[in-house]
Amino acid sequence: MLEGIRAAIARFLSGGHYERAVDEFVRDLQRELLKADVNVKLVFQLSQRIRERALREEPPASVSRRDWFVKIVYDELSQLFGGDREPSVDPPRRPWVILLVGVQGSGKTTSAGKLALFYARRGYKVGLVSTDTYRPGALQQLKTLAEKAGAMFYGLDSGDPATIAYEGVEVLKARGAEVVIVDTAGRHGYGEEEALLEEMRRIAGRVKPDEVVLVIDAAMGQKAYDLASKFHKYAPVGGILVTKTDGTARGGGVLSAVAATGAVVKFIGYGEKLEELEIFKPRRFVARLLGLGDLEGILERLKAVEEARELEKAAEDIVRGKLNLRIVYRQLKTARKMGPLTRVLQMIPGLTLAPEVMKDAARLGEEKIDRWLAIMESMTYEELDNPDIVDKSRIKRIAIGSGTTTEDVRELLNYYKNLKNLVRKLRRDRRLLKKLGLELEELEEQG
Ligand SMILES: Nc1nc2c(ncn2[C@@H]2O[C@H](COP(=O)(O)OP(=O)(O)O)[C@@H](O)[C@H]2O)c(=O)[nH]1
Ligand SMILES: [Mg+2]
Repeated sequence: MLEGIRAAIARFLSGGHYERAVDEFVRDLQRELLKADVNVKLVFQLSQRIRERALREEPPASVSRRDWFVKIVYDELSQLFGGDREPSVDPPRRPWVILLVGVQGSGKTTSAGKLALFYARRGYKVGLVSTDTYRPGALQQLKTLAEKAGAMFYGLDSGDPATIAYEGVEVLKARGAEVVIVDTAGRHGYGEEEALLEEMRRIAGRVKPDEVVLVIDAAMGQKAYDLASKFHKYAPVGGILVTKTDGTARGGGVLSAVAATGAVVKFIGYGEKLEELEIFKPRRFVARLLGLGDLEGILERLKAVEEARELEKAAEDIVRGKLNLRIVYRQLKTARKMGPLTRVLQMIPGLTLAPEVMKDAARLGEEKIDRWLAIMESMTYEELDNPDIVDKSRIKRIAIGSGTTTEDVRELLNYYKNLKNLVRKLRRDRRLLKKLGLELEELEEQG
C-alpha cells in the first residue's frame, strides 16, 4: 500500500489536466486500499468524498490546486484511520491496571513487555503478571521481558488464570507498582472467540482492570472489525494495540476496520524488539503512508497560509474600528508564532494594510513582543477591552503580575495609543479606506 500510494501521489503531482488527474489518482488509491485489505464500502465512501471535495473546493489564494488536493487526500485518509484523535496513554490514576486480551499469537506477551518498557521509560514503576498456564515457557518468556524492561514480575505456571491474575495484581500493587500489566493466554484460535471472551470476562471480573487493551495482529485485516466489536460488547475495551505493522499487511485493513468500530487504537507494534512500539497517531501514520517528503512541505505551506489569514483577520478588525488590546494581543501572538516578523510580513500578499503599523511591529523584536504578551496576559478582560482605564496603580499591579517593569507596561500602552491614532488617521483617509475595502472584499471572495 505504502509504495503504491506514494507512486500515485507522484503521478498526480506530475500529471496534466486536473480533473483527469484526480480521477486517475482516486482509481489508484482505491486499488491500493483494496490491496491493503481495507473494507470495500469504506474505500468507496472515501474515494467519493475525495473526488467531490477535489472538484468542489477552491484552494485558498497562493495555494495550488494540486497542493490542496494532496491536503484533501491527507485529511480524508486520516479520517479513515481515526481522525484527529490522539490517544491518551498516561494513566489518570495510580495504580493503574491494564488487562491485555486477544487471540493466541497476536503478540500479547511481546506487547506486555513493550508496554512495560514504554511506561518504565515514562517514569512509572511497572509490574507484569503472567497468567498463561497453558503454554510451556510462557511464564519464562514474560519473566525475561520483565527483566529487560526493568519491571517487576509475578506469575505461576499452574492454577486458575483468574486467581493468578488477581493475586499478581495485589502482590505487585503492594510492592509499589504504579502500572500493572496483566498478560493473558488467549489460547483459543480463530473462530473460538466465544470461549476466549468468556475467559476474559472471568479474569476481568476478578481483576477489575482500569483498562482492557485488545491486541490485534495487523494480518487479521478486516476481520478485526468483528473481533473488536465483539470484545467491545463483552467488556469496554479501552484501547487497541495493533501488532506486526512492520509485516506485509502494514495494518491498513486492521486500522481502518478498528477506526470504523469507534474504538481507539492506542499503540502500534512494528517489530519484535521491545522498543518497537509507538503511540498511534492517525495523522502521522497517514503522513508516512503518503511519503513524508511531498507532504511535509505542502502542509508547511498550507499552515503558513492559514496563519497569514489569521493575521489578516486581525488587520480587518483594526480597520473596522474594533481596536483594543485583545486584538493587539492576538496579532502579536500570531506574528510571534510565525517566526521573525520581517520574514513573516513578506509572506503576506494581502497585507497592504497600514504599512507603517506593520513596519513598526517588525522593528519590535521578539523579546519585546514576548514581554508585551506576558503583560497582556496579566491584564483583566476589562483592561484589555478598554486600556484607557489602566492607571498608575493598575500599571504597578500588571508589572508585578507579569514579571516586567512599569516602564515596559507604559511602553506597551504607548504603542497601543500610537496604533489607535494611526487607525483613526487611516479611517479619515477615504481613498485609502476605499482601496482597503476593495481588498478586503476580494479576500472574502477568495476565502
Ligand atoms: N514483526 C513483528 N513480530 C511481532 C510483533 N509483535 C509480536 N511479534 C511476534 O509474534 C509472535 C507471537 O508473539 P507473542 O507475544 O508470543 O503472542 P501471544 O501469543 O499473543 O502472547 C512472536 O514471534 C513475536 O516475536 C511485531 O510488532 N512485529
Ligand atoms: Mg503469550
